[in-house]
Amino acid sequence: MKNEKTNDDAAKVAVGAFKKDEGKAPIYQGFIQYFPRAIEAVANISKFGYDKYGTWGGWLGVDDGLNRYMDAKCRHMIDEAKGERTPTGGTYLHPRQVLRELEKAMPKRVMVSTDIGNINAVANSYLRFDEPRSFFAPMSFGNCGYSLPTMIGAKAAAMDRPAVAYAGDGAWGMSMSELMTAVRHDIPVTAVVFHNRQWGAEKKNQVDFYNRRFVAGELESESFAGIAIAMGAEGIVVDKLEDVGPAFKRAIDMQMNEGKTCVIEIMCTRELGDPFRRDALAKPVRFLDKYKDYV
Ligand SMILES: Cc1ncc(C[n+]2csc(CCOP(=O)(O)OP(=O)(O)O)c2C)c(N)n1
Ligand SMILES: [Mg+2]
Repeated sequence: MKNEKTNDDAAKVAVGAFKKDEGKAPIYQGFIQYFPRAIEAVANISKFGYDKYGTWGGWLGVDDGLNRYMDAKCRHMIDEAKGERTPTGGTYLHPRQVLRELEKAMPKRVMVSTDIGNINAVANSYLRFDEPRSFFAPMSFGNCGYSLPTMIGAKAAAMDRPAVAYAGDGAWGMSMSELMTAVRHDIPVTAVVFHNRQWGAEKKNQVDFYNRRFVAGELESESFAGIAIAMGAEGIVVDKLEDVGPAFKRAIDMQMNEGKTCVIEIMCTRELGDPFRRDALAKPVRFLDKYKDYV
């Protein structure tokens, strides 16, 4: 394919240019590590077409460029999901495909907050905004449970704008009691919970730094949509890719036109994406003498 060749060539030139600077400063090492993968991902998006990358073949190509999911290390989590059915009889969905469907269904003037976790770290790449004061994230404060309370506050300050909180199932467990605050005080928000049955970010650390010795990473939980309903909110379980967009749009409609808080519980595979920080548990490099004992 003509395009493909052009993209490959562009990638080689760009990577070559960055390689010339290798070793000049530690920051360049990071560029050298990440830049070729970013270029490769862009080349794959062009190859499959932006719209088509939501489909399996395109997504897999982009994903491979970005994340190396196809490393033997993470591959088994995708395979494992193939034969599995959710408690509601559907299938577990690939997180990146879900994020893409949400991105496509995002309403105008939306405000979104992302929590801390593996899927949420990836989610930051699937959000685009047209105006300032739209994106809320804990950044290096790094606190799980950030997203829902933040969005309740943002909504209280801007009732005319749709407010959306993204959270993993673990982080959601730390914060979901605030649903009652939203219901009690009539501050409607929409929450998207990525139910992947694990503390994924912790498992990613165990993949990257502990040779896949998995300890205390699994999570068995009841239905988060059911818990939301018990708290006086609405709840929808999504276990089919084609239902992601319509369910999300319905929840936004409930928020904006009926004053209702709704939780969209999305059943996701256990596959892992890029961590928020790839060096999270790496031995630190100390440049100043006074810190040299702290390694
Ligand atoms: C209050 C708090 N406790 C613990 C952590 C450590 N931590 C960071 S990410 C994470 C796992 C989050 O799991 P989940 O919300 O299910 O998202 P996933 O990684 O599965 O997408 C944990 C426990 C933290 N950042 N904040
Ligand atoms: Mg999780």
